[in-house]
Amino acid sequence: MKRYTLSLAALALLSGSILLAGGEKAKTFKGEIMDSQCAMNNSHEKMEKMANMGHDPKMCTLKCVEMGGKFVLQDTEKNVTYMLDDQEKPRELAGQKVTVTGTYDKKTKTIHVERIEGAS
Ligand SMILES: [Cu+2]
Repeated sequence: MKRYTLSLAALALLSGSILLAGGEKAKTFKGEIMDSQCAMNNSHEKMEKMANMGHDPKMCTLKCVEMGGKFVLQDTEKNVTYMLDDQEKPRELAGQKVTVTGTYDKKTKTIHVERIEGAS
C-alpha cells in the first residue's frame, strides 16, 4: 500500500514537471489550410494560372501537397504561414477556412496541432 501511494505521488510530480516544461498554452489560430508552395504567394492564384485549373483552393492545395508540399495554415489577412505538425487532419479541410487549436513553437514556426475545426 505504501509503495502504491509513493508511485502515485511520483506520477503527480512527473506530470507536473511535464506541464511546466511544456510551458506554452494551447491557442487558437485562424486561417486557411493551404499548401506550402502557394502559401509563399499568400494565394493559389499563381499556381492556378500556371496549371490552368481555375479557382479551386482545395484541388490546388491537394495537388501541391502531392507534388511535395506540406499542409500549412495560412493567415491570408496577415500573410503569416504556420507549419502544422499534423499532416493528416488538414487533408480533409484542404482549401477551407479553419480554426486550429494547438501550441505554437516559434523556433520552427510550427503549430503542434490539437484540433482543427472548419470555420463556419
Ligand atoms: Cu497550390
